[in-house]
Amino acid sequence: MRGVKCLVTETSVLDPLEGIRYRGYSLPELLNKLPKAKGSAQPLPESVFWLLLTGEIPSFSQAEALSKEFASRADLPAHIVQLLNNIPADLHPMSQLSAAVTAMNSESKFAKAYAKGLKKSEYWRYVLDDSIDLISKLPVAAAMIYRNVFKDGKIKAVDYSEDYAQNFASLLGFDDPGFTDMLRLYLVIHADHEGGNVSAHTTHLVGSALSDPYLAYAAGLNGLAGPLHGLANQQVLLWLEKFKKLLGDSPITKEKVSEIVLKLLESENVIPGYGHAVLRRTDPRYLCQREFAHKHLPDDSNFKLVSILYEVVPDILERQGKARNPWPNVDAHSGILLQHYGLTEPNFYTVLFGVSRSLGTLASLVWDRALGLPLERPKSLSTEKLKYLSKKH
Ligand code: CMX
Repeated sequence: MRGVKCLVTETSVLDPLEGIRYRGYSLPELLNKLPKAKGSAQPLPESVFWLLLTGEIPSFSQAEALSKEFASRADLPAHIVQLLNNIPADLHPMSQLSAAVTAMNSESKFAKAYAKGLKKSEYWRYVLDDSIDLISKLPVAAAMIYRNVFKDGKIKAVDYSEDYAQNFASLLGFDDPGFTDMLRLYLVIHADHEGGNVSAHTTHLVGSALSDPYLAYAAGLNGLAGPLHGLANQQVLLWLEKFKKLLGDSPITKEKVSEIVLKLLESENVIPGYGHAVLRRTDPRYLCQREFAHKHLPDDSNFKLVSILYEVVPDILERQGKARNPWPNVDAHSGILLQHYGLTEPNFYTVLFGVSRSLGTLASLVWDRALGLPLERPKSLSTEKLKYLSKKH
């Protein structure tokens, strides 16, 4: 399906060379123009939802009103708390999140209104209401999973006067303002990547059956949980660990790095964090994180390692001659920022991606229903039928 233009997505467009634009704005433009959190240089992720939904950059007070709206809807239904407290702790955090989001459809206002009889022109209002509810609840569900699996299972209450990322950081148990700023950047840059990627497309597809936003986004999360998509951020960390083991005490030279990368390439299918189905240059989301690291953690050993890999890996992939894009994507950098600030559990990383990606996919889902887009149902053929048709012509 690469290159087949068959989807309408209002929220963002991905250019192979320039990268993602949210409603026409590049990421560097957005980091500059979006309203910032109080006392911070990083934008409020809630302002991204506003922009993706309306096409307009909100003022600070509009973004602040949205922060309050999200905080006021954050409570989880009792049965979700029970579910997350009883789910096996060794179930992957993404499966836990997906299960919780699926079960949250008990709360769907769209499903309830649809069951009673709802005019098609009204669908979007209920999808919007559900989407705001779901975005509000995701950080609490994600933090519960984190605290249950990796910490003491205790979680703080949501503070109604705080913004989305600040609340998320403190629910996770982090009080370092540096972590919160990094999380703001993370939530902004992972929010949307036009309509054809697996998580966005799946959410759109399942939503086209008029499954409610909880069911549609849970399906998107299951796609995000794949190693070629969002799970790559976890895989990168595991790959870096293997790399470090092979490096041992040797000094990091380009020659040594190259030798280890080639060795790992023999045993692994891919170098996680490199390549992309659409991009043909370094992902601007990677570059934003690199700039952040240069500013806030220039001496971090993982940052130094990732930087030298950036100098070595593209040449290796180019020489191998398979990958159409040898450059790093967003996932090559995110894990080492999280490691730096103490979130050291790689198999939680895709859950953070899952919280962020809701901002774009759910804004799109609202537009799908507002535009009255139909059920998605492409035609398929059997191999036998294809052979018959190719002989006939
Ligand atoms: N390392 C080694 N080989 C790679 C590679 C990589 N990073 N990226 C692509 N290739 C290989 C592919 O496996 C494929 O080989 P085969 O023909 O033997 O199957 C060949 O190059 C052609 O691939 P492509 O057309 O360039 O890439 P696709 O559009 O099929 O896939 C992607 C894109 C991202 C899945 C792929 O580059 C990849 O697997 N990268 C590593 C995983 C990763 O970082 N995923 C995250 C992407 C961003 C995100 O969604 O979060």
